[in-house]
Amino acid sequence: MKKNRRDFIKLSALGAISIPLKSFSKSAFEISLSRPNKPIVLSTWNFGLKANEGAWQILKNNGRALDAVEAGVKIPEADPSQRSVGLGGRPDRDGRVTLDACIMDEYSNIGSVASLEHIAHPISVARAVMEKTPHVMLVGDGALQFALSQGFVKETFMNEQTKNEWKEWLKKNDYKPEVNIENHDTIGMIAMDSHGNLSGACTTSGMAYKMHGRVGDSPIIGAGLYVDNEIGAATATGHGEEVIRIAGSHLVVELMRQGNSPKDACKLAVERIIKLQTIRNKNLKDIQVGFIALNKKGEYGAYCIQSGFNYAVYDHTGNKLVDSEFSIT
Ligand code: SD4
Repeated sequence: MKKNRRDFIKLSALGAISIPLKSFSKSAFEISLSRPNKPIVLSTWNFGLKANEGAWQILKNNGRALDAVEAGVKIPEADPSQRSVGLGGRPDRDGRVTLDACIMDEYSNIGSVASLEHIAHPISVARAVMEKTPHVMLVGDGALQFALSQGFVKETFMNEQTKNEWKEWLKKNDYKPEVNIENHDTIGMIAMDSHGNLSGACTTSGMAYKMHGRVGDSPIIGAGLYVDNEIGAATATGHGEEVIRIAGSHLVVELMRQGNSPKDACKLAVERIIKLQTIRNKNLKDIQVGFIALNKKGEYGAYCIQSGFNYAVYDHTGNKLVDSEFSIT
């Protein structure tokens, strides 16, 4: 059957025709750009590259974004060489590794755990909270008790290196959160699957040598992570206290709802933190916060306070690391 130009454009717009880039006429190319870039997955920091690989295995087979983000962040959670997430996480000042995580799907189902000890995959416990309890958040002993009841097993945390570093820290006992720790930190991951649905996950051991019981932004829906399947998704890394102060990820999504691009929404949220830091007479150099965001068109962006934050993006063009724009050097 011979197709005329109008049929061609109509079918291209519906995604029924795939044609090599070179053969696009101008109008067909413009139509193709207006289609969502999906599937796509973004995650914070350079360890996001490996995490994205895990997520992509699910996304490329038309799997659900929720499954992709859980599988993706489990990769750094299971890696003992990652010192800010899961098994390799640094302890609090009492020598206890306490983990925070949350997850959110396209139906606004949410699940979260905070101050969870001994379990290697807090993100999966958060998902179990979401799917198997009438609640949205479990903390401390209650979270552990629930995890064990669901068949999660206790793991050994705190290897020799971690113990020695902690003992060294105890000598000075000086709590000073570091900015851009080893170029990785919390992993926050947001994804859109081939059906156009969004989900996100966020998991961390939190600030090293924090007070026992301290909870950051990462397990708090609206702070460390937010997903609105009509608008977009956002997640945060850095100093959780500052992210919570502005309900950061929710703010980024709301700014996208108002028409801002993902990058501009992240920038406006960062600028709000900067303003509050100034009002409160605090030194901006002492903190770092980075946001990444994705909208329903598959457009994405990031912004952070100071240089050094990067994020990984995997879409049909491949997996790459992108340096975030920032406010101060
Ligand atoms: C927290 N946002 O616990 C997390 C961890 C992090 O720099 O990203 N630290 O505040």
